[in-house]
This record gives sequence, structure tokens and C-alpha cells, in this order.
Amino acid sequence: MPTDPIKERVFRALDTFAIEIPSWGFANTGTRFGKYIQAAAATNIEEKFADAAEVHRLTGVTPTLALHVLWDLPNGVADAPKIQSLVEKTGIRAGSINPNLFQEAEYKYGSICNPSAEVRAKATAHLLDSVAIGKALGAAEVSMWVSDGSNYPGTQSMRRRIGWMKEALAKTHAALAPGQIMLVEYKPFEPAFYHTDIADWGMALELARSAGPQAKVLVDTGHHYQGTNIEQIVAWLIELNALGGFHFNDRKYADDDLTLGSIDPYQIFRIFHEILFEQSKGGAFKSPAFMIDQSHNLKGKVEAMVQTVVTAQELYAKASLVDQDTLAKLQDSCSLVDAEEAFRGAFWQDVRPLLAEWREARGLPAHPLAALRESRYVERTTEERREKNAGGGSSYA
Ligand code: LRH
Ligand code: MN
Repeated sequence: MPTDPIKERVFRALDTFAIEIPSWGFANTGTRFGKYIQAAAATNIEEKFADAAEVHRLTGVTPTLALHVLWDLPNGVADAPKIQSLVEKTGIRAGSINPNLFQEAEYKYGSICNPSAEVRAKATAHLLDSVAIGKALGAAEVSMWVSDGSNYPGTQSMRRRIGWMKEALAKTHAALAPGQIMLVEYKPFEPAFYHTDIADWGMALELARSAGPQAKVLVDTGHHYQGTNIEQIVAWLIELNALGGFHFNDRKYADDDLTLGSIDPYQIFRIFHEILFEQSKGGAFKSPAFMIDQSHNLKGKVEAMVQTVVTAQELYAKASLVDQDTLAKLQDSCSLVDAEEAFRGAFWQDVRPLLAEWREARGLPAHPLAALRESRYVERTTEERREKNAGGGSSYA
């Protein structure tokens, strides 16, 4: 039976594809201008795991849930056994551990970059606690985003803050278990609006390198100035063996945290291409962690998550259709139009029928979003959680 090379290539790519979902994507979130409460939103960690299990039941490719320490483990490592029991109950493993150094009052002028040694010590203790949580739960990554910065020129020493940051990251790296990865996430602005201590990939790279070999850079697609060539940053981080993971989302303006592929699906396709190109070379390249980082302020939480996972699968499958050898020849012969057609042509492919076939072949619903609707899961959780959400929920997730 002649095999269809396109189908084979897509199936092979999908078999290796997995993406991590964020616990905070299931909770009521908003902007500084308000929050629209959804009755079905998760109100506690049990419900976040339940929603994650539903997404994994429907898609088969989301086996881990990213956890945010203050929101999901308010008692720190002491809450690890509770999480472990949810892991056993739902089959969803604990994913990346996200320290939270941006909510408490003490961090007004910074956390690990704060001029106060006492505040820096508190922040470092939280990072060490996050490492301990990761160890207790067997989580692969500690994924840190530090919101530190300032709002007015001259009010903080950017140079001395670098030194303080390196100290804290070195202590955190030293506490890692073998195999545990520390991800350094950069962001150009917000909540700080003059300087942010880890503002771009270069700063994150230097900090990761000075911390140690188990530290890598995390690329949040929403954390770039307009016009930034994100896939070129990805290419460089791969070249430098420093790419640890992604926070996927979409945006039109700033860090809008919209659903992946809703504004510029071609962007994610171009990023996946850089990953698949490196994999096609067959070296020791270990695929970076694919994670979603979104806040679903208007779309239904579980619906938006299923839609996002399906879109990510479609874009990964499209990127797997780029014939790397043909493209390389056309690039080297500077056959611009043919090279672009060989590259973009894959993006134009409608892979949805193949994805439905791949799902059915693995006992998964061919159309996860339709299956979510048929399951009445959202209707059920709306009834179960309406009361609890009537109170309006916490400040963030
Ligand atoms: C910061 C960020 C970070 C998370 C937060 C929820 O903008 O991307 O990764 O901790 O969103
Ligand atoms: Mn992020």
C-alpha cells in the first residue's frame, strides 16, 4: 500500500508534538481596566487540574500543567503533596514551576534587583522554594519571569541591579537538581515603564550563561517590540544552545496575551520552522519546551485553550511540510520566489483533514472543539462553579 509521504511527515511531527497549558489560563483574569467574570472559570487548583484533564482528553497533547507558585501553591513546597495527589487523580503531570516575584508590596522597587539586601534575600528564598517545589513534583523546569525595573531615569542603578540579579540567579542555579532546567524569561516593558532589568534576549542569554549550564532562555512571543524578527532570535538561541522554551500567545500591539495564531499565525509557523530545521539536521538538539501563556479575558477559558492547542498542532504540522532539502537548495541558489513558494507553500496547506485522521487513529476526537461542545463540560462546570465565581474572584489567576 503506497504510503503518502505528506501524511507520513505530518503524522511523525504530530507524534512528537506536546504543548504545556498554564493553570492561570483557566482562572478569571482581566486587564487593569476590569475583569469579566466567567461562571465556569476555575476557582482553585483542583478545578484547574480538572480543566487541564479535559483539554488533554480532547487533544491528547497537553500532558503537563504549568503552575504559578503564589496562585497554585500559596504555602510553597508544603503544598506539593496536595498537587501530587491531583497529579495522580487526573493523570496531568506538574509542568513548569513559575515563581511569582511581582505581586507582593515588598517588590515595589524590585525583587532580586531591589536595592534592599533584605528584600533580595526574600526574593531569592522564593526562587529556592520554587526549585524545591520542582524537585518535589519532578517538574522539568523552573520558569522565571522577573518584572523588576523602574519608571523614571536616574531613579535606579541599572548596573548595580545586574550584579544583584546575577547573585540571586547563581544561588538558584546552584540549588537545581541534575536535569532540572532554569528558564530566564525576558520582557521589554510592563509593569515597569522606563527600564526592565531583563528586557531582551541578549540580557536573558548573558544571565542564563553566567548562572550556569542548566539555565536557558525562554521566549514569550508577546515580549518583543513591534517589528522584532522573533524567529531570528530563535535561530540565534538555537545556534548558541541556549533556547529553553516558549510562551506562546498572540498580540497586535504589546503583551496582549491573545490566543495563539489569532493575529499572526504565520509568525508561529516561522518559529516552528526554525525548530524543525534544527531537528532535521538530526544532531543532539533537544526540542525546547512548548508552553502556552495567555489570559482569556473574553473567550471561554476551556474553549480558548482547546482552540489554542489545535491551532498550535495545525501550525506545527504545516511547518513539518517544508521540504528542508529542496528549500536549502533554492536558498543557496538564491531562487527567491521558488524558495518563498517552497516555504510559504507549506503554510498554505490545509492540514486539518490529516489532523482529524491522526486523532482518530489515536482514539482521540477528530474535532476537539466540537467534542468539547458535545461533552457539555462547560455547561456542567458553569453550574458547579457559578456560586463560587459570583464573588468575583482574586486579583489575578
Ligand atoms: C509576564 C508573563 C509571565 C507570567 C505571566 C503570567 O507577562 O508572560 O510569563 O508569569 O505572564
Ligand atoms: Mn510569559
